[in-house]
Amino acid sequence: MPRVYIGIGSNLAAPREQVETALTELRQLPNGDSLIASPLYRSQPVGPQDQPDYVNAVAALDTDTGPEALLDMLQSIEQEHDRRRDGERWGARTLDLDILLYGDEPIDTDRLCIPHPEMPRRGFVLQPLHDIAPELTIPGHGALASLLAAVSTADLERLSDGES
Ligand code: A4P
Ligand code: MG
Repeated sequence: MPRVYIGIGSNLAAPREQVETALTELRQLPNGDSLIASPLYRSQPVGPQDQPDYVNAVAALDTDTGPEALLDMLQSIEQEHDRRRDGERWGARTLDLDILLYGDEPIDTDRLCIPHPEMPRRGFVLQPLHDIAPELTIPGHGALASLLAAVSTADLERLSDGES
């Protein structure tokens, strides 16, 4: 079964609770009992600066759900968190669930670009991902540990331990 890595972010309406609730909901997906969660991190916004700090985490699970069906499930979780899609690019949101990696399969369709194109530049993704999968290679980008060493993580504040 492919392993999928999901990036979780929130900076509105009690972000830490949004992320913790999202982890509970991800555990209810098919094979959700295989879920491993990274620690939670507070991070400074990338993009427009006039928005609150984020809480970020990464979850991994083994899945036999196809990538587009999984995206549908993640988007319905976002909707349950009252996610609005009318804001500016990289603007504030109650909950963002991005498919970072889906097995070692690169995917490029109208609805999905995997690996998520911004992940190699984002400390708030690479650090929690490294916490749960230090040996990972990102298809097309190389070793996760090297990518992490090349970005700044100075803005990250660890909030909690991860859990399996
Ligand atoms: N889509 C394509 N590829 C994917 C993928 N791998 N995973 C499509 C999920 N969705 C993918 O997504 C728009 C469309 O992208 C979807 O309909 C899907 O078909 P969206 O969630 O509505 O839009 P978005 O999240 O606002 O866009 P984008 O560009 O993905 O935003 P990012 O890159 O996620 O940036 N700063 C900090 N510190 N922490 C953060 O978490 N997040 C953002 C959002 C900006 N700054 C941040 C953070
Ligand atoms: Mg998104």
